[in-house]
Amino acid sequence: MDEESRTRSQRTIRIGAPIAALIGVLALLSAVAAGHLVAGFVGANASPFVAVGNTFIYFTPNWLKDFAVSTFGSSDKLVLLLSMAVVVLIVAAVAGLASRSKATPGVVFAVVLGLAGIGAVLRAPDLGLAAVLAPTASLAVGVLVFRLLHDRAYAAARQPRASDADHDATPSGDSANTASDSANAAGEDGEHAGGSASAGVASLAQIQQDRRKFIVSSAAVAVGAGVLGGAGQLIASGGGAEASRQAVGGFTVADPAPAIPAGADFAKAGTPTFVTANPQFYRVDTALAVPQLRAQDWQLRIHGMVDREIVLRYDDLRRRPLIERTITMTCVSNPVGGDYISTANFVGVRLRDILQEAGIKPGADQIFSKSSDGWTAGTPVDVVMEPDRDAMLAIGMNGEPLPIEHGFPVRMVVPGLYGYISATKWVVDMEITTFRAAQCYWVQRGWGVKGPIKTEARIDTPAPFGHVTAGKITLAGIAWAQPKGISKLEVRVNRGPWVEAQLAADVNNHTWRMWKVEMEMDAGTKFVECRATDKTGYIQTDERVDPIPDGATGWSSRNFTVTA
Ligand SMILES: Nc1nc2c(c(=O)[nH]1)N[C@H]1C(S)=C(S)[C@@H](COP(=O)(O)O)O[C@H]1N2
Ligand SMILES: [Mo]
Repeated sequence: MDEESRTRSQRTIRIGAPIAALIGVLALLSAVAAGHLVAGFVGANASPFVAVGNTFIYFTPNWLKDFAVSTFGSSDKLVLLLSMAVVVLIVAAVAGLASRSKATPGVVFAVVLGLAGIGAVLRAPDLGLAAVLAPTASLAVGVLVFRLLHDRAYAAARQPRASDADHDATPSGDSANTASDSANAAGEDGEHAGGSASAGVASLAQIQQDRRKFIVSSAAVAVGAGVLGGAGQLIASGGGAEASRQAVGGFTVADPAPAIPAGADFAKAGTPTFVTANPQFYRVDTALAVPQLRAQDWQLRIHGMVDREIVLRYDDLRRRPLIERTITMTCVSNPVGGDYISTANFVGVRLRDILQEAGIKPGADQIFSKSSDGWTAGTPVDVVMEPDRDAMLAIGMNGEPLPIEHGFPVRMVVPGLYGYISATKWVVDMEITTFRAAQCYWVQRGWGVKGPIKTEARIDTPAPFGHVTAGKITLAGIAWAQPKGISKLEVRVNRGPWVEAQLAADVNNHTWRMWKVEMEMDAGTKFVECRATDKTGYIQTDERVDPIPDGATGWSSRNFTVTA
């Protein structure tokens, strides 16, 4: 060993790089877990990781959101959480590595992360001041755990005295092998100084004991983080929302939906089933932690430009005459050919009746609804007040209380409008106002103020770039134009003449309509397109338009190969 490195290692103790990185990661995990546990009591969205994720979503520019949705579809939230996890784990490891001799960089990192969590919680629209306890717990635990593990690793990284080091070369005790293994892990290889009377040395026995202490505390931190985080998860989801949902029981529907006629779908030919089962129903929302509301706590305040304020509770709602309607919901973000469209039998109360009781003042044109997590939608008053629209406050979906991710206990459903301006889930507030006075969540982000659903169609079969044998080939799919209804669907192959498809039984103008057509085809590559005509006589435009600002247009098309 040369003179220079010897004096350096005598002056400074450095924790081994892998151990330093591990300390950063363990401190991070324990901080996140502690915050998650406290969030179990003060609100799931207060969990620092969730709060930062939600803040990220809130500030996500449209291009990034479009990219995420088109690339990852409904896994976009999972991808966001995973990317955040990867980034923050790397930063934690780097902070650990920067703290090999001094704890300061790691402590600073823990404080900065904690402050970011506090900021995110303060921004969250649905969280009270108590929610700050969650990221504060993260900050405190992050700093404490980092310091603790750092102290232990630091002690364990001291060099054995020269005499002991020699001794170490010929292990004799039964635990000697394990001890020297962990010595390699905790100490810095290749920097064993031979010096004796410096601060960086201790007796071998002392060092071995420090190493054991470090290993035990690291393991305890890892296990503890798992237990705290898991407990937080349990408490947050055991807030009683699912239990409350189970306890709701059946509904007495005064005005049930007509039975779906046989032949309303062409599922055997490759279309979706007419009614979408709840677990398959598309889901779009900004909520990283799904709001967990209990029916017994729920209330909806209707206020603003009304003659009488109304406060509705769940039992008030379900005791009213309930209607059931088969409705196809559509997302404005649905690209041509996309699958953000589903159909369900919704049970609820006609919103028009409730608003008539409240008495809408002249001049009010917007129903500004808000969810428990602060998301907002602005719905045209005139649409909701149309007698045949059957816009509703829905409490049931396909014979069950609303699933939690679809808005339990109560959501809005307005046939014929895209969800982003009408379908508020977990709805808790409704202000009657004007479009001039307030802008809802997506309108603030550049989307259209009014969101009528556009006449569109989709090819479902044959599969894109699939291979089919020559002969009679079935094309099938869906078309929709809520609230107008579909009157015709045509397809054409390789830009040939339009051929009319067979339409399935018509259920109502607020739902999709399935189509299929059998065509004789010989071998070759095929390019098929379809276009719908709605009941006003309007033929769907072929102009390709992006979802933003008010819904995609264009013909759904598909390439496939017919083999002889
Ligand atoms: N609270 C809340 N409600 C919401 C949203 C949301 O982000 N938060 N997204 C809306 C959008 S864009 C659509 S398309 C529908 C989707 O409803 P679903 O998830 O039940 O299919 O919900 C609407 N309601
Ligand atoms: Mo949407």
